[in-house]
Amino acid sequence: MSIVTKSIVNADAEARYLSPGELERIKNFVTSGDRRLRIAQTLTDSRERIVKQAGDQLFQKRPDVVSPGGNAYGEEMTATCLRDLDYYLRLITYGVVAGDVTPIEEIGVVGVREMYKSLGTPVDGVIEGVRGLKSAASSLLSGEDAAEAGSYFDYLIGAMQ
Ligand SMILES: CCC1=C(C)/C(=C/C2=NC(=C\c3[nH]c(/C=C4\NC(=O)[C@H](C)[C@H]4CC)c(C)c3CCC(=O)O)/C(CCC(=O)O)=C2C)NC1=O
Repeated sequence: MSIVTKSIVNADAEARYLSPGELERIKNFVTSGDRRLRIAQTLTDSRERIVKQAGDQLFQKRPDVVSPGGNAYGEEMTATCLRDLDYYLRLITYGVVAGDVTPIEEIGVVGVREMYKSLGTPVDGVIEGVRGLKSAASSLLSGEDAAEAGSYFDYLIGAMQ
């Protein structure tokens, strides 16, 4: 739910006008809109490159995951691993557009540790992959935009730990 919808639902539940704090948060959301959309557009346009760079970085740091016995060993499993990174980059773009980490949390964080455990996928490897996404994405963004996007990657990294 966006901050606008959320604020309206909360206010209406108490049959009141939006509070000054709620209006201020909505104002911040609206005024940061151009920047957030620009970031999401860049990440979307460059998704293949970002995911590839993140994968290269991950497999360099963690050769074990793509070695025999590793969870991402073999062409198909490596492709599935990169697909997961692409999923996470997509969720980041949702968060950036919404100006809110809730979509990232609901789609990609809740229950994910248990899921990866059952698949034998090392979560720390996935986190390393998300770090790679962050650095690849940051290199394509201006300093200010990279900082804004970085907060969503940092949320995800923290939440998966
Ligand atoms: C959008 C929300 C969402 C997420 C997050 C998601 C993840 C997800 N990753 C999976 C598998 C997988 N995920 C990986 C990923 C990796 N292995 C490693 O060693 C690396 C560290 C890492 C890549 C960074 C691999 C290799 C598999 C296949 C495991 C297997 O089939 O044994 C699976 C099992 C089913 C499938 O293969 O599609 C799911 C559900 N699915 C979703 O819908």
